[in-house]
Amino acid sequence: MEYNRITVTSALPYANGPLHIGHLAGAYLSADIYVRFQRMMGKDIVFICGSDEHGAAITLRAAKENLSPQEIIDKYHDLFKIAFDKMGVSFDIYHRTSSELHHETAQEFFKNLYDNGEFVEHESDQYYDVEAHQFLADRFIVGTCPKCGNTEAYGDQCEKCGSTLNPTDLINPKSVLSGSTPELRKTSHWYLPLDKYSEWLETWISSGELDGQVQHYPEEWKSHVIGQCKSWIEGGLQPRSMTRDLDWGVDVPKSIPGSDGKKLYVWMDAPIGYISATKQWAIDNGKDWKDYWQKEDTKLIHFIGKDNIVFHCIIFPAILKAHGEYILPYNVPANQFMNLEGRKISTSKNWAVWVNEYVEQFPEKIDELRYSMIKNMPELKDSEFTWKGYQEAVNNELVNNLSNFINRVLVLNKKYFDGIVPEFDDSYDIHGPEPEDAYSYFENELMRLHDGLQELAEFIRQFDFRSALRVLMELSTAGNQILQNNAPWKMYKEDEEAVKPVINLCLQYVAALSLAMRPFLPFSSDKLQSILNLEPISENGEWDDMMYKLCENEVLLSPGHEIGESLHLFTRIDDEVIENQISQLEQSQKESENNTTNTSHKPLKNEITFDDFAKLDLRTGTIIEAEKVPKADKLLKLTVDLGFEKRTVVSGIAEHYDPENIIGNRVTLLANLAPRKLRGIESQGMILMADRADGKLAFLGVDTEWPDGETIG
Ligand code: B3M
Ligand code: ZN
Repeated sequence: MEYNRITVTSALPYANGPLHIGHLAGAYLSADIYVRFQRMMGKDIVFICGSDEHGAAITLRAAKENLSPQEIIDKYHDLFKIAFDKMGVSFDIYHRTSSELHHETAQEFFKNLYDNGEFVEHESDQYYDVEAHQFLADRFIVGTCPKCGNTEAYGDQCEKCGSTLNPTDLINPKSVLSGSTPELRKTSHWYLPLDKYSEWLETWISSGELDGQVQHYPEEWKSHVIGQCKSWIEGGLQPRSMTRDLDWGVDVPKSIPGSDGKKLYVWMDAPIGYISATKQWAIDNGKDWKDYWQKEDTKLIHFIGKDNIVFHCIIFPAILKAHGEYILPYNVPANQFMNLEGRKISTSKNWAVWVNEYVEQFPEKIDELRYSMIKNMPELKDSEFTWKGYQEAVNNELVNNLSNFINRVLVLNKKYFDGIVPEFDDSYDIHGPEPEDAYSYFENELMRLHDGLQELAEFIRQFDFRSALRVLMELSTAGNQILQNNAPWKMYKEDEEAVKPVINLCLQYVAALSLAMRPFLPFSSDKLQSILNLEPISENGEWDDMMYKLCENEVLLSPGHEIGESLHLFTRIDDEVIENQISQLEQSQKESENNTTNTSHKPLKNEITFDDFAKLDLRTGTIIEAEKVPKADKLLKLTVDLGFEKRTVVSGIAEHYDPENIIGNRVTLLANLAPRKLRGIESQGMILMADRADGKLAFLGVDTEWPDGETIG
């Protein structure tokens, strides 16, 4: 089958929290490399994304931030747009599922399946929050996990022991919304009978065939993707409810009886978001969206993270096939996860590099982040980002290799030939591998460049972006070697003519690198194009042109072409910058720990001066007598020995200590507190106690060796 179009989607991020580098490494950078490359191959391709603005995740976040769902999605949608744009992720459209066009599209889709009789309606018992007047989605119920006793398990999963749960499994379930105990009520939903599709899904995934036609090539799919799909299918697919009782989301079409209060399940609505985004893009660009979703000669490719595999390889294809007019994905090159400094990235624990913060802090170092992330892309297994690794990648590879090579060539060309690409006599040999056949040394080198680029392109086509990036750097190394082996700075004095083919060849390398860098390092490619005095790359067939020229032994930069001033494309990153980032990361993680685990700590009081503090007269002492104050449940009357005098102190600790048990206890006494009468007894000071958040009290121990009456300060 000849393919004439490519539709590329990146997972729609939930608009319920900011983007971190793990997101970028999962579904966005990989897609961006692929798309930029295909555009440069002259392919008809559309790159689709947008915000996923429905589902319980949004409502929960809204409750947490004390904002409305609309305010939450607006906030994160805007942040996402900035983050993607600044990172150079070149979507053709970044849409949103709250748009009217999306609601219409998703409803039409649902109605179509309903009318085709694809759904099975089924009644079940579900938890209902009587105070909040609503049914509770899984994530809105917490309770005790029946397996491990974790008291904060969710209705669908216990995050402590990893068990998959049903809300009714929870012991002592509570509504997240009101805190009340929910009751079971009957509710009816529409289910997609995945169990009935199991057979064709299995055939389609493992052989690539659908209704006897080849649809994709399983050997091109990543094995962890196929593996996950097979294990879902082997585990037995269950009918899956495509609707929810929620008040935020896409309404089930009103024309369907029983639709009141029902919303589309977010995993039904979100992937249709790819389609509605394509519709909007088509309207804006005078295209027909159907070509990109319904024509057999279109490749549909979903870039996602591994947690979304089942939705893109089983559920969405089932939905598309049930509709009947759509193509199924050609490939789903899911990535695994990227960890950070040895730990899982976590939004709630604030263990992340936030994209919006990075682009603000390092607006001139976008390609540096792209580079180090692509180098570590979790393509086949989980990977790790470290700031040290980032620094090494930039300093050792981008600066020492790529940037250095380009700069050396341009500086030498300026010095010897005034920045003009030199003409040369082809009979001069260049030091390098022996040419094959009738090629000259120069032609042979161009061929090697061509083959390297070909290899790079092949890796991109196979979604092996790490290898593609490696080849890019190998090309730069090869260029560096040409310079090194021919040492034009030595040759120049003896024979200027012999230098010309070397510099010319190195300039061809630089021009090729400028194009080849583009999918990975778009901002630096722009810079280099302008230094080379070449047209900005519009990503419209340039790669194809370059390969054609090199095949024909034509140069990319013609003799006589004038090149602008060189500059370093990349600069070294100092240790200090890296240390700062690491300590920032640890700092913000600690802060979040304090905020979450110790929320019960009382806030700090207002600042006081040293003089304020110096007014306190604190003394060591010993309780020598203790008795209950009659008719006062909370009070004990104590006698505290200060060594030089004895004090009577009335203390509110009777509920915590029996008088007989504290005689002999060492204490800290605020000795200059103005006396005051409590229940008729004059209290001459105050014993300091540690007052725990749970209401418990403890004496502040004084080292027993110490005599009474010593000052504390
Ligand atoms: N919003 C899940 C996620 O961010 C989801 C992807 C939707 S893709 C249609 O992991
Ligand atoms: Zn558990």
